[in-house]
Amino acid sequence: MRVFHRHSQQASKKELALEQTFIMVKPDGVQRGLVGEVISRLEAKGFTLVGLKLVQVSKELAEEHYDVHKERPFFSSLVQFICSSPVVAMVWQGEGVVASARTLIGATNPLTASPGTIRGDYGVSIGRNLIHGSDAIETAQKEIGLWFSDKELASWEPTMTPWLYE
Ligand code: DAT
Ligand code: MG
Repeated sequence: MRVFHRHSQQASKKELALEQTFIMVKPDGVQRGLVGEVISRLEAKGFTLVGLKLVQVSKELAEEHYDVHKERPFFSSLVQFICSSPVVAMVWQGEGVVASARTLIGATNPLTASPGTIRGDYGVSIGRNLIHGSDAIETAQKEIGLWFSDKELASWEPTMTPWLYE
């Protein structure tokens, strides 16, 4: 089970529904030295890093990851791009992290993505939009299973949790 609920021992505390999402800094983000910036933004927001690795992506993995787009005209160039240089694959956890990470990432086309979002602040082209984030809880579960084994994911609770959640 990738999405789970943490039941607090104290009855006074609210129950947290901790989701997980798959985030990938694409080859352009790694080449441009933006890995730290992406991690900083997700950390500062209050999400928890539970998996992290640098991956030279195979064609098979890229095709599987973007399977939903296989009929689109940009599919082969997208797969080629994802395999062209290493990516940083991550799993982040927190309440509402799937939708919130998408908000922090911004619209697919960086030219129209809002300032303050990662794509809005750092990109100019849809084919070089720096970062991937799962678009729904079910997609996130599928993508996490595709990119990470159970052993590669840490189960931990940051000591600052009471300062992030009521
Ligand atoms: P997102 O990454 O915001 O979820 P998506 O799932 O629609 O966007 O597309 C996946 C990736 O494919 C996207 O990040 C960049 C690329 N892509 C999408 N639309 C494109 C287009 N019209 N031309 C070139 N690349 C495109
Ligand atoms: Mg998508």
